[in-house]
Amino acid sequence: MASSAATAEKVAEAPKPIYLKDYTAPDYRFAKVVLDFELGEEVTVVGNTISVEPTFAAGGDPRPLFLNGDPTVELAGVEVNGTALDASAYVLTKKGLTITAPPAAPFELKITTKIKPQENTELEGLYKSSGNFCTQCEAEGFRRITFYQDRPDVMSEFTTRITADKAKYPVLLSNGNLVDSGDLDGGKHFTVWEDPFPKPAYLFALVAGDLGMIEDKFTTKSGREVALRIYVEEHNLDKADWAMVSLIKSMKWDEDVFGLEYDLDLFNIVAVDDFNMGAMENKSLNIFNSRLVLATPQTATDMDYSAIEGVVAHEYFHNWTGNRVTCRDWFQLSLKEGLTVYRDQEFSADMNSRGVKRIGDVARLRMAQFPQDAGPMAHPIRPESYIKMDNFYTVTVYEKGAEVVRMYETLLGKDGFRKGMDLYFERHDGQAVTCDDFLAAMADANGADLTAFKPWYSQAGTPKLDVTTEYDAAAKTFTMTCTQSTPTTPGQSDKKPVLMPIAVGLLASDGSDMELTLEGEAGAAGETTKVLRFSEASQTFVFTDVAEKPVPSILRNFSAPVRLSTDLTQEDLIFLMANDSDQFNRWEAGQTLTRALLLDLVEKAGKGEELVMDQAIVDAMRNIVNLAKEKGADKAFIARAMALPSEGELSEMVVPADPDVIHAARDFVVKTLAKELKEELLWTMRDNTSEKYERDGESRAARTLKNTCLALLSYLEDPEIDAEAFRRFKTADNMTDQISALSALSGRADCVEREEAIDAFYEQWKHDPLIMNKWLGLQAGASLPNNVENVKRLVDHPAFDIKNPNKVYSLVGGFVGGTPINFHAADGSGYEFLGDIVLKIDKLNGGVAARMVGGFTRWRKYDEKRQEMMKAQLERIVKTEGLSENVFEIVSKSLE
Ligand code: B3K
Ligand code: ZN
Repeated sequence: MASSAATAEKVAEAPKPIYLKDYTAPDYRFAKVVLDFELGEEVTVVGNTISVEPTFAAGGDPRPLFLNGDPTVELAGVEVNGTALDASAYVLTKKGLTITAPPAAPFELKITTKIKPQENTELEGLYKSSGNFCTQCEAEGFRRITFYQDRPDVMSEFTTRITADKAKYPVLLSNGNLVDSGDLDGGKHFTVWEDPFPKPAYLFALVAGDLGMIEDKFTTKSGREVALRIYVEEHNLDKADWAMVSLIKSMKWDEDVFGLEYDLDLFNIVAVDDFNMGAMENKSLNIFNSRLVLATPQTATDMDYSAIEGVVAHEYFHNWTGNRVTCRDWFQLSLKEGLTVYRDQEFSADMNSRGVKRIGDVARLRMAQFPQDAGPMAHPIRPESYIKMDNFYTVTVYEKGAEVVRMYETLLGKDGFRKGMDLYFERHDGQAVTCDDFLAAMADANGADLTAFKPWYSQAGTPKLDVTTEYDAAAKTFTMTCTQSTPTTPGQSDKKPVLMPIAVGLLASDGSDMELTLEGEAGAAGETTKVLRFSEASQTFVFTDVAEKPVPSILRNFSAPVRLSTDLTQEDLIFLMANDSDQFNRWEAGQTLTRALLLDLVEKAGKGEELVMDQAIVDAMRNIVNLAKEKGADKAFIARAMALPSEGELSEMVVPADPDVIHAARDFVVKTLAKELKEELLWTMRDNTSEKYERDGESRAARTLKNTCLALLSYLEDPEIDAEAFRRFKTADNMTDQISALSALSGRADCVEREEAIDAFYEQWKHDPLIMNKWLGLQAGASLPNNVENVKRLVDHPAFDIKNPNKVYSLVGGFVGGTPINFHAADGSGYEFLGDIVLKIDKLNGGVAARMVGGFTRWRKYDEKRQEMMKAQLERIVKTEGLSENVFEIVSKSLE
């Protein structure tokens, strides 16, 4: 008996993957759900009454009803049609509750559970943050509240009653409309909420707390007046205005661009300090990480403001792409996430500078998603299996997913894309659907054949696109030969060619765009960008009537998420940098140029050869900086163009990667540029320094440019520059400038002002947890020698809290992601630090630990010694008893 129990335990412990191919529709529908929460300090009791309807025809054998659950949930009662169920009629395991033979006709199931939100450190399900109750149910948190068919294709109408102490929790919120409320004996009160829109459990939310609120309203285009409320802690009430402005702009934009209106009379946002990710789109009750709500110019940077604008929009847009039309199963996550990221990117592009937004998005894709696609966690945007779904909220599903959606728009045109979206909603409103349904709507609405597009959903890995060109002066033709291939990824060796749009322009010698005619295609007159539909392994495209040898601008606006190589010369690139009408490709030309230089220097540094700067690149950079002098200059673009490819990006291209060598080469280039362009940089910095803080687009761009110059100048290690940075730090009237100045000093080991500035910042802001995240992150990412010791000290600092995800992401994430030379220190101290802290975090929060352990996944990329040390950490972690499924999945896949 004892031994078989032990075996059962072992089997339960080995996490099992779930496969897309095993999907089956549920046997039972949940028409209505009535939840009843009695919130308590010791225990919270949850009543859950479900109207259950079999989906299969009557007769035949009864089918079991499986309800997901969690070991932290205590089952206190099961009733069927008002009668308590005998213990022999159900089976309870760690994973859930099976009712073995439920009635064959519709019935009422009542489950009562007891939970302890105050002990919930995973921050999934119902938990407490700063003394308030809140929830996070996506992907599988609802099962930590009650037993339920916790899967997105089970959609029900929810009614939620909340009872709690009135003094402690004056605000009681859930999804939908408030239909009842009142006082009760014993200092308690209650509210009842009804959500008329059927939804999966992952969109359920509850908040109970002592919160302040700001309110505004929005009238939809068909005249519905919507109350908009943002709840924050009382002392933060002055910091929620930008989130409200962003919400109103999003609501208007979705009406204007997609014709989509809000569908209830109330929309709530609640900000909480302890939150695993950014925010959550629960129906009419979005819950946000407070860092994505709270902002004043003194406490938040321009980047924080953009992030708030983008994420408020993202969560709001989910109301249609995610909530009204949801996912059939979690493998389809990109259906809602890729699409909603695409929508928020477009919104931010319309609100700000479109080209600069695109450049930022692509830079992020390259820095984070390309590496994932090349490593052991590579997966298609529609994964085929998972152990822990939370591990698949990835840059691949989100950002590559958004690129895939963008390709429909590029292939079908803006109007064609809108037609596809309209048909998608017409067909699927109120349903839980698949990525295939989305593709079908796009194809059918446009009468297009998109079969060749399908591999984007099933193939992992970043396709390589190679383009060679030839000009025939006699025939006046310009021929482009394109070849594609997708590298092997874990479990996928046989890759098919995939349909990709390649947007191309041809530049004449005066820098203007030529009008294009493609052989075999009737072109629209005056077209200067052509979208090639490239779908074979290799294909040739011929432009006719090309009067002179052009310089081609290939993959404009980054029209497909691929690694591009071309036969463009350095001269061509410099020409494109100066002339391309496509802003993205103007930036890209500079990146290609500096990337090549850097890679060459990395090779030289690796061999111990002398490093020599290419004067052509210094001149090209000087031209870029000098653009700032021109009237109407796009300063945000100039700042972007001045940034060199990161050490992380370079390490993807060097085998094996030696972080010290890469650092040395890049440092050399940045220092040389700073030295050569010192006068221009100083002038530009000063010219863009304003008397007073303003938040309009032009002022923000000038601020970015000024701080980019300061960052470059700080590489000079010049006492005068340090003194200027310190002066700027002390006199800054806004967080963007203050943190930029601090950042310029924080990497400078031997500068006298460094410590003073760090301490002064702490004294000034120690009362504000969000600003403390910045303070931790900045120090964690500094390229100071032996910085791991500083980071270890900071773990014990009162500003750090291992239970708070933001703090962990800032300090641990900042160390791993920000400072390759320290994380990859040759003595292994960085690896040891990460291994130790991952195990500590994992005891509290597996999801957060899994994100941090990701620092080890690319271990095979490095030299042998580093490989061994990283692998040793992975092996130590995977052997640890009681490891979370989250960390187990990442670590075991990394070792495969
Ligand atoms: N849908 C949520 C993410 C949930 C993450 C679950 N681990 C936020 C978003 O993408 O909008
Ligand atoms: Zn989302």
